[in-house]
Amino acid sequence: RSAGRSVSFKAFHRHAEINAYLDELAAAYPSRVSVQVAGKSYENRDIKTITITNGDGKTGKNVIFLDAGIHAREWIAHAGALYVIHQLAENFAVNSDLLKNFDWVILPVVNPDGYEYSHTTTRMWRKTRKPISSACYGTDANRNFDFHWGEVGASSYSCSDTFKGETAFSEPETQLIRDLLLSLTGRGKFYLTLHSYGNYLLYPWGWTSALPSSWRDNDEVAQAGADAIKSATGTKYTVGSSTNVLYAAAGGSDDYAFGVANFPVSITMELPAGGTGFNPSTSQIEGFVSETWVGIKAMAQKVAEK
Ligand code: ING
Ligand code: ZN
Repeated sequence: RSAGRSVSFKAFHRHAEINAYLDELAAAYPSRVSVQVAGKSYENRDIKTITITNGDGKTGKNVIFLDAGIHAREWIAHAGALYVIHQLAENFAVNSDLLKNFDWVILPVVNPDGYEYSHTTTRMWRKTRKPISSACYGTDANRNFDFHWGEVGASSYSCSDTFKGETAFSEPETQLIRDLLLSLTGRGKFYLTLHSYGNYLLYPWGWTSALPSSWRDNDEVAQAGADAIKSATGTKYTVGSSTNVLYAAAGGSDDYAFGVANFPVSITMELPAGGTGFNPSTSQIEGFVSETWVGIKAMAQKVAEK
């Protein structure tokens, strides 16, 4: 734990602690760090983004957009985003190269209602928390984006863990990412979304086994991340398109960022398993997130060369 901060990498933190940490950073580093309330969750929690710059005052820079916690139970993903925030904001001198050509916009808890529910009630909760039918709650936010919505790998049954939603963008949480991504079209060069688990670096498409024409750019970036992690810790990541190396699923945020918001590189990173897969022990957190950071740095550097 950095002195006087609300979070460490020795525990999983609740949504309120994470939001408090963002505000602490904005107060500590006002020339480089700012916090925005991007919107509200269904249960009215503040969904915050943190924007980290090098403080040179240049506006309109290209942007790296990173989010985590689309799925509630994937707690190591939220921790991974916090570690990136920690490094860029508090270890600025070491990481300043990563902020020279890019501003970073980071949304560490996309789905706070589900995240809190996974802490208080059902550890393996995945979806949002808006009621659909009398029996079933929640939509799979990573099946709810309006790009080939519902065509494959998504359920129409509201009780399913992969329920696609009653309509595309039925959830305030996915609407919020949509609006952020669209506001960054042109400046947004790299969309990275953190999930768990399984050690994958996935790029479009999730809706078809066909590859986009610029798949090679995405493959090079993902491969740079995998290579850096392999050299640092020996951990192996599998690289490829979602459909080809994992499974087909339409309505994901990465396909939307790439296919609609025109981010030229769009990657889903599946962090390592721990415990029962989604449940690393607290002693595993720091190792996992620092290893993840090695991969993210390498990917950001590769994007900067493009
Ligand atoms: N995995 C992702 C999921 O939403 C994925 C994998 C991402 C598939 C993008 C297709 C497209 O199912 C986890 N762990 O959530
Ligand atoms: Zn996930």
